[in-house]
Amino acid sequence: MNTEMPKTFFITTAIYYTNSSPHVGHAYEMVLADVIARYHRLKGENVFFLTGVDQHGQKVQQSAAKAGVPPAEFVKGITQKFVDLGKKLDVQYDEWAETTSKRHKRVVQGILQRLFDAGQIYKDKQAGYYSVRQEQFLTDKERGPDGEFGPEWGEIEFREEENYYFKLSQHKEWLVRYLDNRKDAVIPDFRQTELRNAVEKISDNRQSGSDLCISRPKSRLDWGIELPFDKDFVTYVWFDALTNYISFAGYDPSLPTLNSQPSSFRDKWPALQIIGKDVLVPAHGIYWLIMLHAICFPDVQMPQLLAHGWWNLGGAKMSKSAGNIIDPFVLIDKYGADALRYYLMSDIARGKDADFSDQRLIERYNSDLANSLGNLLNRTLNMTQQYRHGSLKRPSDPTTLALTNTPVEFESAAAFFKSVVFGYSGSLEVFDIDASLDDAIMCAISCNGFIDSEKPWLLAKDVTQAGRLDGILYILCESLRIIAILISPVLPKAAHGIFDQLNWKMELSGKEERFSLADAEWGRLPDGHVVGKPVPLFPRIETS
Ligand code: ME8
Ligand code: MG
Repeated sequence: MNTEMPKTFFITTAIYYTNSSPHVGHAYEMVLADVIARYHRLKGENVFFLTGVDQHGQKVQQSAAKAGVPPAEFVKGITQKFVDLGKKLDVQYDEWAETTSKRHKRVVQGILQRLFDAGQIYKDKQAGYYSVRQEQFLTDKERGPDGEFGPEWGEIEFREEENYYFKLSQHKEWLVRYLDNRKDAVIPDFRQTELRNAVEKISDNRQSGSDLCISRPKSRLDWGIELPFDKDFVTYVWFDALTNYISFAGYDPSLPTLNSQPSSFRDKWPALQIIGKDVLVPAHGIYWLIMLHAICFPDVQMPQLLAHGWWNLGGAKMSKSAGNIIDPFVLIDKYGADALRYYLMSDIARGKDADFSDQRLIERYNSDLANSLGNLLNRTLNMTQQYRHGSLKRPSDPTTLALTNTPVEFESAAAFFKSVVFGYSGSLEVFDIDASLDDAIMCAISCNGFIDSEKPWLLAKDVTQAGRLDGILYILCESLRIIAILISPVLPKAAHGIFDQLNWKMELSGKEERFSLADAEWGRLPDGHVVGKPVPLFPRIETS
């Protein structure tokens, strides 16, 4: 491997079922990954961000049938909605996965053939109770307390079916060892524990149903990728979907080892994979890791799994059947992409669930963005225009102009921002997005406090205080410049708005390269710089 090459930061989301329209949970996950991707670009890293859609499987086939259109057509319509959502939310991905694509199909079939040739896949007969409505075999887990299958399963019949199985149980010991050796295989910790406990429960005996059924007879499902070694079957949707993480990153299944893969793949892999808590066990934590191990990915090349929590509604799970799905398009039209991004990133803690509420969205927006940050921008530019026609004087000795009377102790603006950027990066390195936003908003609150205590409007009336007023205006504009950089991963539009109004880096207006973390260093606005006029950035959301 060429170690000279700078490594690309590779980040993925789950891929989204195309059986129904995107909901706010999907918006959250896409934005979460987008923010982490943007932060790594802000650090100057090469980033490869992959997201997309899961287009095969029974759910999709059923929804298409219900809609009375062929699955391919149905999937096209829903896929477009996910593409539109990404666009509207300013989610900037590098590659879009669609599992019906030729390229993906070739990789899935290549891996299946390889595992089959290696004796990792075998054919077996399953006999048991089958729910016609849910189109699945039922196990004892599905039995109610009375020992019967509940009415939700509809008609139950005894069936015998031949299928192909992947020798999952054979890799259980490996997975146990891997998880015990790598403490951050899954973030947060408690999810790793959850996975570890689930792995422990996998029986070593494949007869007891511990191996993974990776086929579906075409007689009951044909919307899938055909098994390369038996045309009467398609592959199970999870086997297909999980493979997207490597098929769209340039993995070649015909090359046996990771070292023999094209450098375009090796430069990216392994990925940081953003997934919801529901798809950790067994899908990503067990199936996916074992699939990779079975195709010879070494332990050090296993992806890291970041399992996020869920947005609920009134403490209950959002679901189509309960009719409590929140439509992200409605929220974007009502509040704007930045407001939604801000709410989704600030009002949930890493790995935890949160309750969605329009009321909270409005509260957070009005207090943090309209009152704190927007107000700071407006006051600062107004005063700079009014007292200095927009022109800044860079103080020669910044340490004499300490920000005082603020909630934080510090020596000077330079030292203050140095510690803020340090804390901010520390939070983002461990995906604590909400904490990183708290840091940025805290700066705005401190600056507003600084204005209130310094009272520039009084200084403006006193010619002997001209130098002090210059210094204060400089501190405020420079603070805004740094705050814009800090919020740029979450609020890209607002960050550009602040830079535009500061009349800073105009040649890069609208481009992501405009922001860099190295640039979040105190004192870069030059002496004599002329700032623009204030334009309301975060107009208050009025509710009455
Ligand atoms: O599971 N809050 O697709 P999916 C937060 N196709 N996240 C949520 C959520 C909520 N209320 N609801 C769903 C699938 N998600 C498969 C994945 S990956 C190879 C295949 C998250 O559309 C969920 O946790 O049902 C998951 O990570 C993602 O949305 C896709 O859910
Ligand atoms: Mg918070």
